[in-house]
This record gives sequence, C-alpha cells and structure tokens, in this order.
Amino acid sequence: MNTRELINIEDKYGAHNYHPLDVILTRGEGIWVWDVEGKKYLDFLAAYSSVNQGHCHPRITKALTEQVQKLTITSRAFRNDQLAFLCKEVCELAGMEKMLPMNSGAEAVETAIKTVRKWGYTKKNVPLDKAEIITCAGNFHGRTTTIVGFSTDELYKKYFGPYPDGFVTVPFGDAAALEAAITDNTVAFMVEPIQAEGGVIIPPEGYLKQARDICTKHNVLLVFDEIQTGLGRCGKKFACQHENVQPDIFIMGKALSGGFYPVSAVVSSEEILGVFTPGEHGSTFAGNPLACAIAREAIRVLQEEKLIENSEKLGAYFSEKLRTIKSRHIKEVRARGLLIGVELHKAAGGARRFCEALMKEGLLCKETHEDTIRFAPPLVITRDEIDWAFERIEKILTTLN
Ligand code: IF1
Repeated sequence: MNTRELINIEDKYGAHNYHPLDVILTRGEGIWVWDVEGKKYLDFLAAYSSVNQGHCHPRITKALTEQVQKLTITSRAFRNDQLAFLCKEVCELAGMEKMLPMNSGAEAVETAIKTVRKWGYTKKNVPLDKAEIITCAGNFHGRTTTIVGFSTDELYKKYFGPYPDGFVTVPFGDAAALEAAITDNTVAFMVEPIQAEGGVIIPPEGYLKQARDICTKHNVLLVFDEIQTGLGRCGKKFACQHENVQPDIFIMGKALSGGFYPVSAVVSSEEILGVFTPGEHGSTFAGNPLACAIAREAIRVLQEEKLIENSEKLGAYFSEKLRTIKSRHIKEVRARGLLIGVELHKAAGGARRFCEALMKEGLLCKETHEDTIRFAPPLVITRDEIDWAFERIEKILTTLN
C-alpha cells in the first residue's frame, strides 16, 4: 500500500490525537529510516530521544531475540533472573542505591510522585493528604490525568480536569521563586534539567545547583525528570551533570531501552525508595525479563560505544555550525549536546513548514511550540553525517521565504 492509502485508513480508523508529517516509515537502521516508497531519511528526532543508540541496534536486537526465546514475562508475583542485574546496573549508572522499574515515562513520573508523597508523610511528618510538590511552568512530564493537571499548557490540560490538589507552579529557572514557594508541607521539587518540549530551554547557569542547595536546606526532595535529557542526549550521562548536581531521585525512560520497548525507572536512595512496602505499587509488565535484558544491553551500548562522548563532541560541533547560518528567520540556537533547538522569529510563520521542507530534503525533524525546530539525532551519528544534514538545513533556512 502506498503512503496516501495508508494515511487515509489511519485517519479513518485512528483517533486524531496527533498531526504527524505525511511520511510512512517501514524500516530503520542506525540514524536512517526508510518510507514505504523506498525513500531514505536521516532521523533527526530519534523518537524524542528514545533511539539514542540508533534504530534497530544489532546488539540490542540480539539481546532481545535471545531473551524473547527464553522468557518474556513472569509478573512480579515471581522473580526473574534479569531484574536483579538491571536494578544493580541502573543504580551504578546513576550513582544511586535503589531502582523501581516501570514501563512508560509517565508511569515513572507517577511513581516518583507516590514516592515523594509517602516519604513526606512517613519521614518528614507532613500531615496526611497535605503534601505539596513544586513543579515548573512550561514543564512536560507526561499525559496521565494527574500529570496534565500540573501542566501549564492548555493543549495538554484543558478538558481533562478536574485536577488533583497538591501541586504548586513556579517559573522555570528562578531559584528565588522556588525557595519562596516552599512550605512546611513541601515534599519535593520536580523539574526537567532542560525543558525539551518547552522548546529546549536551558536554565540560567547555577540554577540546578541553587535548587539543590535550597532543597537540601528545607528538607525537600529534588527530583530530576531525565526521561528525555538523560542517557547521553545532552552530552553527559545526565543533563544535571553540566552543573555537577546529584538529585535525590532520577526519573529515566525513553533511551533506557534504546527504543525497543517501553522501559522506565525511578532511581534513588535506600531511605527514599525504601518507603514502599509490598502491594503498594506495581505494574503487570514492569521489570519483566524481556524489558530488563533489552535495557541492560541498551546501557552497555551507550557506554561501550562512547555515545555520551560523541554527543558532547558532535553537539558542540553542530551547534557551532548552526550559529554560522545567515538566515533572517533564526532568532536563537540553543544546544546542550545533541539536543538542539533552533528558534525562529515569529515572522518566519512557524517551524512546521521548515520541517516539511526538510522532509523533502531527506531529513526528519519536528517543531516544538510553534517556532522552534528541534534537532535530536541518534547519538551514533558521525561528523560526515552531521555535515550532510547541515548542508540541507542551511539550504532550507536560507532559501525558504
Ligand atoms: C508524546 C513531547 C517530547 C518527557 C519527559 C516524561 C515524559 C516525556 C521530560 C513522558 C515524554 C514525549 C511524549 C511524546 C512526545 C514526547 C515529547 F513533545 F510530548 F513533549 F519528547 F518532547 N518526561 N515526552 O519528554 O514519557 O509517558 O511518553 O513515555 O507523543 O506524547 P512517556
């Protein structure tokens, strides 16, 4: 079936909760994907940083194939021989003591919310059902009914209320506002070290460190949602390492599985994640041996193939090149590693038409918040491939009216 026919069927039978570019992909390998017409594209979105290791990575494919023939799921009613290793390896990766596996990113965020609330009631003596969690304007943490309740974006939130209590919003990047918002009932401050969906917004230098100090001073847990910014995307293992800050809780997802399977995790200390007792939390699929085998290999690939270092090096190279483009459309280039936002002036008429033009040139990327083009290729990309992409990006940004 061709592109048009498939789009028609999907539009007829599928809910319209997305507005994708009109390309139907059928195969992927490394940084490349192919559509049903046989046309090849460079994937400059990497499934929102899920395929940092590149599409269909042969080592992860092998780990998956071997595990899938042995045992896929046991449920947590029984133990399996992969989970122990994943817990240990994720803790070592994050410099933490305990890990709780989930599936999607939003589930891990929900898990973190439950964790900090129970910690607040049992360790900080916050009166029952009075716990407050501080979040930031412009956040994106997922799409459950609780999470959209503390979104500040109408698109994600409106029509999905009523919203739960216990969340307070402060401006992103403003440490004084954070400190002012803390009360005796504050249990946690949850924040993305860089707001990716918010438009690749990098906070002022020192913000994460100040947030760390404020949280420590007031006995408030610092939670970093590194679902998108972690695992090499921003040129470090975790984006917070740009400021040498360690949170009390990491939330991870996306590239934790190399994009093969939904695998997420909450990672923290014995004192904090130790609050859970049997039966209080769980998920049928979480921690299944297939997921664990995949994630274990995805982590090894990230480290052994030096993808974090590559992200740092090529991210700096690429963003420097982007800053040399002489285009009246470009307002600002914001970059950390291979998470790059090119914000266009309002007069450019929105980023989407640039993404559509880039698609015709063989480059797939996605606008975020109307005016920003986000570039986030798989971290296995090479310098030559960056140059190939740059030529096309420069062409579109300088020739499109
Ligand atoms: C979609 C956005 C990106 C995330 C952070 C939690 C989650 C996400 C920092 C939830 C998910 C995804 C969701 C995906 C598109 C994508 C996205 F545009 F929607 F905001 F990447 F920028 N924390 N982000 O970025 O993880 O439950 O999805 O596994 O289509 O909704 P999830």
